[in-house]
Amino acid sequence: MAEAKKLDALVVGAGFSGMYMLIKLREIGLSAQVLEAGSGVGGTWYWNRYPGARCDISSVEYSYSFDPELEQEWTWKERYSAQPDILAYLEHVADRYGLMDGITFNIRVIAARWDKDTGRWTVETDTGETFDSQYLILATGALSEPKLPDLPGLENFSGPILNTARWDDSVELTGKRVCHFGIGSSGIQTVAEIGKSVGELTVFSRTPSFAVPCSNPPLTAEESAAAKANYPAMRDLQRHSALSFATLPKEGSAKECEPAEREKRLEAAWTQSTFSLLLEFDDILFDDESNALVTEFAQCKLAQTITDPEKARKLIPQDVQLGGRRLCAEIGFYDAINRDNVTVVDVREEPVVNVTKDTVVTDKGSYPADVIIFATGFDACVGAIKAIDITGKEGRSIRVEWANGPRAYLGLAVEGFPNLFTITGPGSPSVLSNVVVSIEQHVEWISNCLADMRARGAAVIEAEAQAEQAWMEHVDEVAQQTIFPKANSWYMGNTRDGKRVFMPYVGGVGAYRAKCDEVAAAGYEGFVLGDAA
Ligand code: FAD
Ligand code: N01
Repeated sequence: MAEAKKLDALVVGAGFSGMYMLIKLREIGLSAQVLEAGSGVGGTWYWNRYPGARCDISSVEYSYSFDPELEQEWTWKERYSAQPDILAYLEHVADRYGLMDGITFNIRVIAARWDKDTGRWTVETDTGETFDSQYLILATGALSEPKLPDLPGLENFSGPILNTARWDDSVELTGKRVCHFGIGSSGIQTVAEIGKSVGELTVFSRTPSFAVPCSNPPLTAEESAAAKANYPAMRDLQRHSALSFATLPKEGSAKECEPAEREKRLEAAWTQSTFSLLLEFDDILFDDESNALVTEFAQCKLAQTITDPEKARKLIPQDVQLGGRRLCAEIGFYDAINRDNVTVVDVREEPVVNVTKDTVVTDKGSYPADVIIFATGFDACVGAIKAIDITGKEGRSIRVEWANGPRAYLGLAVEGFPNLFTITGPGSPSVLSNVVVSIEQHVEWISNCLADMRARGAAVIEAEAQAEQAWMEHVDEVAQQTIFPKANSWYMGNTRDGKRVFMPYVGGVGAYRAKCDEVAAAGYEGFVLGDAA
């Protein structure tokens, strides 16, 4: 067996997180390498190539901020860029900062083991190559491990089966009979696009999402110039706001607003941007009564949009508060739903009982299919980490320990797993923020920490159990003050004994940043720093 390659830092994943991490590790003079399962950079934007895939936070905001020159030289074509444009941007970043020679592609990390005697990680991969690294940094993505439903009889289906997160564009959909499962952000975008050209489309929904209409005009030269001039101010707002958007929630309560005025404001917010409805009053995510008023407004808008009352009954969320599940943006989704060749099936009232070679069979009907599409989501926040067999101190396994609910100090480090860092880990704002803003903050915190450790002569860092526990209690406490934990959403993780754990930190991106900075300034409070062995 070839000798393990020795490194200061091994990074897993080459999306927004892993690429920036490599830049920062090189800056502080560490030998570093990135391992990536895909054959190119981009992470989310490499894998999710389904028709209609695009971001729903404006690209000017959903982009790196670490280099003003990069901001000035890159011009976004649209407000919400399509997947190929975001991927082209990330490929440009990889070239511009000379990252490609630091990334190995088509290699999957399958196991990592901490050796207390050497104070290093031994990392195994599916190619048989092994690595021996002082630090292990998981930039594996909070939404990168797809979940597929286990439909009875699926193995008998004779046509192509597509998954939005692993799209195969050689499969022809034009004129075909398509059965599509899942109506979250991915499904909504896919249906909007394929609905234009497929023959017959059956949309199987389980828990429908609220989707707000989004216009996506090309950015004019004037708009681009204005955005470029405004970058410093906008980034400052993002970094210190609650959700890392440059648009802050408007002060005031929805329930205290005079009804006609509230209706007028919500009407104006409805088409402004993906999250403008939620930002129109600052208590929508905190106060049930205010939320109910805005939820009802959205339900009425959707009832006016979906022309067939049966389809509307199945697709308008009734049992969930607006914002409790990820709000979606739609460009043509309900237009597709309104077509005569589109059927909607609610699997809660009509479960799938069998799949034959060319039909999806429910307990009430049969739906012919040439192609099946799954847009059924991800094992969010923890899936990609648990997919690696990680063994820490005293043989402790992250898979086993997280079966009782994920835990991490600041979402950055896990007690029992020294010199391991997670970017956008559970307990960080991550998926409840503009994720790139959170990624940059995590990466900068980690690289500053590693540079500080070198300066202090420390070789090992580990989160303390008590600090981690207190942080996870705080994560839960702030979540309980909001509407989020009341929804059945992928923000919740499961425990072995059936409890549900709210995973992202919703105390505010700005507050979180301040807390991380305080921890570092206090000499890494809540961490133990030491020598190897
Ligand atoms: P990822 O981009 O997921 O990259 C992780 C990489 O790690 C992947 O390439 C994966 O192959 C690799 N990897 C994982 N495990 C292993 C392993 N064991 N071995 C080797 N490689 C491994 N966020 C927003 O804020 N705004 C948006 O508009 C938005 N749109 C989105 C649209 C889609 C379709 C999806 C799925 C997510 C979207 N997100 C959005 C969230 C998005 O995931 C993040 O914004 C961001 O791209 C995450 O970057 P990352 O580098 O942390 O993770
Ligand atoms: O996944 P999801 P996604 N039969 O989990 C349903 C980001 N993103 O890939 O909830 C029928 O939201 C499932 O129902 P349930 C964004 O953060 C952003 O769409 O399990 N349906 C759910 O409704 C987003 O939130 C963009 O009951 C089944 C749906 O499938 C996150 O990624 C674009 C089913 C999955 O929705 C995940 O989004 C794309 C079954 N057997 C993604 N099994 C932007 O536009 C599951 N479902 C920015």
